[in-house]
Amino acid sequence: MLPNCTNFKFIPLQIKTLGENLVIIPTYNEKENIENIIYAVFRQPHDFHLLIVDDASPDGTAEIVKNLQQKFPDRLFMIQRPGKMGLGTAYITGFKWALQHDYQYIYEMDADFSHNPDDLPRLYASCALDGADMAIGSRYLTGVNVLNWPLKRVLMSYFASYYVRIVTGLKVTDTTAGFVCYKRKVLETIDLDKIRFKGYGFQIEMKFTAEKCGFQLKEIPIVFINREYGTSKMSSGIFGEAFFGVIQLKIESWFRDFPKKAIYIRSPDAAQRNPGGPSATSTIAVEFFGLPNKARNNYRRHGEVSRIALRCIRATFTTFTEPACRPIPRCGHPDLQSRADT
Ligand SMILES: Nc1nc2c(ncn2[C@@H]2O[C@H](COP(=O)(O)OP(=O)(O)OP(=O)(O)O)[C@@H](O)[C@H]2O)c(=O)[nH]1
Ligand SMILES: [Mg+2]
Repeated sequence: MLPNCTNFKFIPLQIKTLGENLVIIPTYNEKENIENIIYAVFRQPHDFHLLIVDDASPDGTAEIVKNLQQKFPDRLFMIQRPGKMGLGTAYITGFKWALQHDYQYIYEMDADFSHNPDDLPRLYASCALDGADMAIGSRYLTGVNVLNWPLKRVLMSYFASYYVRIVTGLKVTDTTAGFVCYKRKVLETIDLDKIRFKGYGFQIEMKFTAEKCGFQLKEIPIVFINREYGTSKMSSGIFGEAFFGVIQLKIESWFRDFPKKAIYIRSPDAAQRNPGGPSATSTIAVEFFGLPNKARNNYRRHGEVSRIALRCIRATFTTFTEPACRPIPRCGHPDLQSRADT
């Protein structure tokens, strides 16, 4: 059966815009670090906002954040979860919040100063100016830039990264890095509900999935410093998950259809009406190109691309820009035609 316009649905593009850059910090018992890291992020030249995802830290981390929220009501946000649920799910919760609030650049960072907040502008520059879809603060790009870790831990981390590269084929030297900037389109394209790993495995899975979706991953060298205050949440369980998880990840990828990086298209008249902004037409195009490979090939085989272009998008395929729009869930909507013309 040939697909038609009812494969698409137009939804409002944004809920509420708060800012451009959002740094997500998951916390569990970080009372010694949290206040300093918040100030260190707000000292940066860009207007970084902060989302703390706290898992009911028994040491009262959330209370410290709540106090500071009175001082920074427009920049400091917090999600409190009822118990320790792991770093991976904390980030997924944060990513969804960031997308809902229309942030363009979304960062992962630890609370313990292992990641230097002064490097945030470099991650931003890599995505905003240097073409990266995902910028990774890398410990191993230029040798081994890790300070104050016991040798055993350095070796374990370095060879774990090497092992992951061999198994997955990822072209990244620091595969478990957790200091990252994503362009929003990466998080929109990846099916966040399908990310399963929680510890280091989560970091690997995000990079692996982003690369499979066709995004450009770029590493920038950073110096990683062992935490001075607070205690590590690293455990052998987290290590085991990553070790066996990557084999599973690789095998599953042979049978999985990854959503592809959206190609953004706007009709010239839509661009004229709303320069730089999102448009119904571009959203529909993005939705089409966000379809799994199999579905898109099916459409192509039937010459359906141009029919969809004519009937739904009413655009030429010649103007390629990158508007702020997002792929949307696929489902039927009969009056799309008229909406596409608005
Ligand atoms: N919300 C939430 N945050 C977590 C959880 N586990 C760890 N974190 C936070 O995630 C970040 C990284 O955790 P760390 O304990 O520093 O882990 P690590 O960097 O691998 O280990 P060390 O630096 O050696 O201590 C920190 O900000 C932690 O507070 C969790 O289950 N839930
Ligand atoms: Mg740490």
